[in-house]
Amino acid sequence: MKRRDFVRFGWGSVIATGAGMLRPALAGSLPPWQSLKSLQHPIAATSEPRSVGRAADFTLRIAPTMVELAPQVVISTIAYNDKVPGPLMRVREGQQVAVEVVNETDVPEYVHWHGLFVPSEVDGAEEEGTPPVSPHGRRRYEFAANPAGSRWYHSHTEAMMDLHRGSYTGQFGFLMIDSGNDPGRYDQEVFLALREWEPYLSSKDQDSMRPDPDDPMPEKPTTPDTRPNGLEVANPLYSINDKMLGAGEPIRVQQGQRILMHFLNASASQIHRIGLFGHHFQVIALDGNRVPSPQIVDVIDIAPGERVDAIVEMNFPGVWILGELRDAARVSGMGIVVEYANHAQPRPQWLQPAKVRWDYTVFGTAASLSAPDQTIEMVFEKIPGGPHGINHWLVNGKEYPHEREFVFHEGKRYRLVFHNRTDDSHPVHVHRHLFEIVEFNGKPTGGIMKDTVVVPAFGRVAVELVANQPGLTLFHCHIQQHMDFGFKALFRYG
Ligand SMILES: [Cu+2]
Repeated sequence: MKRRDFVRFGWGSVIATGAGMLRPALAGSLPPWQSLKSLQHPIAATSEPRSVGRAADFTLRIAPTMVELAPQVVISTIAYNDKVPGPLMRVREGQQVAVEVVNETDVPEYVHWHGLFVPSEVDGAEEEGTPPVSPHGRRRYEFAANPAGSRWYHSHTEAMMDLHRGSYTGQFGFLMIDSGNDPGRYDQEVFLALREWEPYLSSKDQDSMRPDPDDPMPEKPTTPDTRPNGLEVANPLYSINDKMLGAGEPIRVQQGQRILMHFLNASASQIHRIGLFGHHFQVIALDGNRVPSPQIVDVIDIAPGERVDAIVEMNFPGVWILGELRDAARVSGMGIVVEYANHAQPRPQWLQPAKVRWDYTVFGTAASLSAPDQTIEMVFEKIPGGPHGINHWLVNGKEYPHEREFVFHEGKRYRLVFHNRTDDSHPVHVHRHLFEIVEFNGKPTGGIMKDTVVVPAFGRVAVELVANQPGLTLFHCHIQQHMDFGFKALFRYG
C-alpha cells in the first residue's frame, strides 16, 4: 500500500511503519493492498468448496515472506498478505464479517479471532472443532463482530518443536471493532505490536518472567522443586511492528497532542514491560475493554495475548525511545522513536522510567458483589524437562487432553480460581468469553473485563464469567510452548 493511501484514509504516518491497513473490498475492484507481487503468485486450486454469495470483506493470504527488520537484517517467516503485522481489520460492532483465508503453505492452518464472541466452528481452534484451512486450500470465516474494542487475529496452530509454526511466525494482526460511541479524545492513533524473532531453545533464562520477590506468592510450596528446568524459547531479535528500534519511521508528534496507543503483545513467549521517559500512560482499556478507573502509570506490563490501550499526552519535547525496560530486549530491537516536531536531535534518548509495579487492580472498582453459581479450581504445575528436555505442564494433575472436560451450564456464573504452583508467570486465555477479575493474589477487585490474565509465579487469581457462549471453549496458557506441552483444557456446555 502506498503512503498516500494512508493519508487518504485519514491515518497518521505511523501506521505505515508496520500494520498495513485493510478496508472492505469494493465488489469488482482490486483491493488496495493487493500488490502486483501478490498477483504474480496465482492461488492454487482448492480441494474445498468455495463459499458462494457475497464477496468477502477481507482476504488473508498465508504465505512465506521476507521481513526487513532493519537494513541488512532480513528474516524469513510466514505472514498474512506479506505484511507483519497483517492488515489492520477495522469493522463496526455487530457487523457481519466474511474473511476469506487462502493458505499457500504445505501445512493446515487456523486463524483465531482473539477476544470475539464467535461460535466454536469459526473460532479457529482445532480443539474446539474448527475445521482447518487445508494446505493450498481456502476457507471462509464468517462471524458477527462482537464485542467492541481492540481485538486481534492470529495463527492458532500447534507448533511443538517446530519453531517456524503457529505464533512463532508473523501470522498476527489487529482487529478493531468500533462501537460508534468512542468517548476517547485523541489526535493520533498508533498500533504497536510487540514481537520477537528467530526463536531458538535455550536453558538460559531471558529474565522476562522472573518472579517478583515482592509478590505475595500464596501458592508457593514449602519445599521448593529442585529438579532442573527444561529448555525454553529465546530470541536474538525484537521489533515493534516490523521494525527494530531506529529502523522504522518514528512516531511524529507535536507538543500538546494526545496519542492513543494500541499495544498488542503478539509474542509467542515473553512478557514485556514498556516505558517512555518523561511521559505517562493513561490506561483506558485492557484487552480492548474499558476499565472502570483509567489510571495513569509510568510502565505498561503486557503479556502474550494481552492488549493495552493508553492515551499519552505529549508534554516533554525531545526525541525519545518508547521501549522495553530490559536493555537486552531494547537494544535488540524492541523500541520505537517518538519525535516531537521541531526538536530534531541526533540521537533519541532512553532513560529508564521509575520502576513501578504493574497491578491490574488499580484499574478496577470495588469488589464485585455477585455470587457465583459454582467455583472451579484450576491448579497449574510444571514437570521440569531437565537440561535437554522440554517442561511439561499440568492442569489439575493432567496434561491436555483431560478425560472429562470442565463443564459449564448456560446462563450460570462461574468463578475460576487459578492456582499457579510454578515459578513462571502464565498469561491464561479463555476463548469466546470475557471474564471479570475478582481477586488478584488475595486482593479483591471488580469491573476489569479481560480475555487473558497473567497469573504470577506462585500466584493465585480468581475470575468470573457468565456461561453465555454455548460450544466447546478452549482454555490455555498463551505462551506457545506451554500450550503445546500440556497447558490447556476444554470447557463444554452441559
Ligand atoms: Cu504458561
